[in-house]
Amino acid sequence: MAQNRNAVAADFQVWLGSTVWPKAQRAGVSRSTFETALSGVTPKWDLPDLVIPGERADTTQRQAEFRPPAGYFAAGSLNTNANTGRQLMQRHAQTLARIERQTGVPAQIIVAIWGRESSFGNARIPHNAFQILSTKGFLSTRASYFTNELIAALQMVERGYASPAAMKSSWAGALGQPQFMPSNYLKYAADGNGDGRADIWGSADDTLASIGAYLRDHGWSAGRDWGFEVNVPNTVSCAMEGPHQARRISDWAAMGITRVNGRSFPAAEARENGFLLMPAGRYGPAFVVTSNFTVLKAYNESDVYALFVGHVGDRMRYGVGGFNSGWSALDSFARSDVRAMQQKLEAQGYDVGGADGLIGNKTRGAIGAWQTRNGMAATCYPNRAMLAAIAQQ
Ligand SMILES: [Ca+2]
Repeated sequence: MAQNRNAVAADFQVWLGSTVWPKAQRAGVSRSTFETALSGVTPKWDLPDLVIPGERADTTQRQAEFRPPAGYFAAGSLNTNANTGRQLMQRHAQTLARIERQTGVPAQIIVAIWGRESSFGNARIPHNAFQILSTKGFLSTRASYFTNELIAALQMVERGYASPAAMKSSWAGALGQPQFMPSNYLKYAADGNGDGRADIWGSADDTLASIGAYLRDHGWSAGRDWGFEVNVPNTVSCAMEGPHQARRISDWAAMGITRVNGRSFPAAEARENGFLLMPAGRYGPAFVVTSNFTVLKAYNESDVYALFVGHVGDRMRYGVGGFNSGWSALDSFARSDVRAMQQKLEAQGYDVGGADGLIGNKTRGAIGAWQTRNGMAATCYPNRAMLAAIAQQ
């Protein structure tokens, strides 16, 4: 293996010179910037999901699990995030008020994302972005994506935004406290403290302004909430969830859906569209969410991520307690087993939103419809017995 890796490392150096340098040059990067950032950089072999020529592929991805939402919402983590975030909202109140005026994004949403991405700047972000991005550009399953991000990182240095040594990233190549990929830094990084630079590693103000700019430019609607925890009566099927079944929030209310805190939906929200979200089907809390929930998913394409941010934000801002309904402990599944179930459901004509091994809203809706057709009460979340039954059909 050592011999093979020496050969791959030599090919890596050739690739930097023959593929990356011409692309960088066309993107306006000087030779001296290229060499400063990449001289001495070697592949980082221990990254996940590498495809190393001459070696067996890493099977981690294929064995990946789909875990139920409960683990994402551990009470301790929610409390810690809400308490720390509340203090930081006070410490940065002036900056956050200015950002809210400029972007329309409320302080608690920005601070909740900061907490999720980097524990409010306390997470260790130890890697050299150039080593991560070049390794993944040469050896990962998404090579062209990471090569383009490597070019964007070089442009950041070329334009004087950061020195190569300062450009610390996660193992996935995401930079600094807001965890921006380099192309997102070029589009959205903002100066929150007025020193003329967007320092997303060292400056909390710049981090907060950058998160606000990102959400504004992805369509955040000023004045709208992200969503509301609700009670869904049994007369409304859990199979009605998902953005493709959005309707006016007043229509949901007319169907008997109520907020868990007993208050009515704000009049301005009632006139607008919302959609039903039940990440654990009937086994966890339910929500009516707005277009701003979809904007949060632009930061991280995951319902539970967006829900974490919205919920923790509410706790910081309004002091609300935990979810009204608890998250039941549910079975975890190998993604390959979920995919097999999805393919069976597709063969029966159900729309699962693509057989991707994830239990997203269309898959949950398809499960609810399958349960109803097979004479069961719809729960919209699978268990092992159901997977076995569907496999038999
Ligand atoms: Ca700054």
